[in-house]
Amino acid sequence: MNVVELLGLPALESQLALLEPLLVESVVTGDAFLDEVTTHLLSAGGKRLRPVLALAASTSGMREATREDLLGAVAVELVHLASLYHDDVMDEATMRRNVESVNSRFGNLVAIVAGDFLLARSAEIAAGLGVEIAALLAATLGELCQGQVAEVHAAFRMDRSRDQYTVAISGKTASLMATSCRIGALTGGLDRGVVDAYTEFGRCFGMIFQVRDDILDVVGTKAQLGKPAGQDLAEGIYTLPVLLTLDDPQAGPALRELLGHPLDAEAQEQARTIVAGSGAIAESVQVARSYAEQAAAAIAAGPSVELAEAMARLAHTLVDDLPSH
Ligand code: GRG
Repeated sequence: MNVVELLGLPALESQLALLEPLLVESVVTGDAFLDEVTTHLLSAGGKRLRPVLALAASTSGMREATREDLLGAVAVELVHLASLYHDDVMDEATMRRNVESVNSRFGNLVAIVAGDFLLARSAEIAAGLGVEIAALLAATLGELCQGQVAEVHAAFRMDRSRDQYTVAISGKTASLMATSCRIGALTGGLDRGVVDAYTEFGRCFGMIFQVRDDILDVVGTKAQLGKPAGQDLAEGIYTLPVLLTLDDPQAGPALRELLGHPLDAEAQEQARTIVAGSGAIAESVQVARSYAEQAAAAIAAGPSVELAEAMARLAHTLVDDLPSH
């Protein structure tokens, strides 16, 4: 999915072209090995979603970005990148952004410390943008960790509540998207009311993004996911569609029989089929749609009609191209 193309905001593409060298510059030290590790995933690409949110919020995608706008965008991408380095160690992942993961290529120890290094660089840049942004990014880092710990703690628990799920994804995914929008609104010098409205947009956008990811883990194709579907199920991460199916009087009991411990490939496919065949996918799509409506309402409070329309369209597209079963 090319977010920049979908948004169609005139200045975003050239802003992102300016962002790339700044991102590299922000992590390079001159130590050949460390530089290889810290630029490994940067060079592999990624959607640059968080910088896009920050730059869209600061400039509405309509004017040139200032150095402050760009540095805000660098700071949020570095936090995201660091979280990927650490997440892949935790998941023992072998691939990320279509290349070998950092932990697989350089080992866990290097991946963890290089992730810390990326966080340090992000903190340094944020400090240069002022106390409010530095404190905001530090608080968000705490939320990411809280969300991730909550998810690990809930692994294999069929009594995980929907509220617990919502709190965990709000921390691990939505918080950084909310902060990306907020930092953009702050570097863009927008009014306080708009800063809050754009933050709320980012939070709702992040919720759509994660619920969508969780739906696709059940019904996505291998091409869409870059891995076979049902991975979260096998690893004990029981997401919204799974929790809704467990509560379903028809499909719930059969799923309950299978879950609660790691699954082999056959059981993974059986569990996935039960969730995919229940009403939980349509219900989860509805949840994502209601976040898209909230997102559109929040962004409409800002000064730019063009930005509001483009962002609302993107939020709805993320929901509308989901299979609803
Ligand atoms: C060290 C910052 C830090 C955090 C420690 C590991 C951890 C706590 C949190 C993990 C948070 C995490 C990986 C959440 C998932 C977020 C997510 C939706 C990732 C995928 O984002 P995309 O699709 O990725 O935007 P690209 O590669 O396109 O940038």
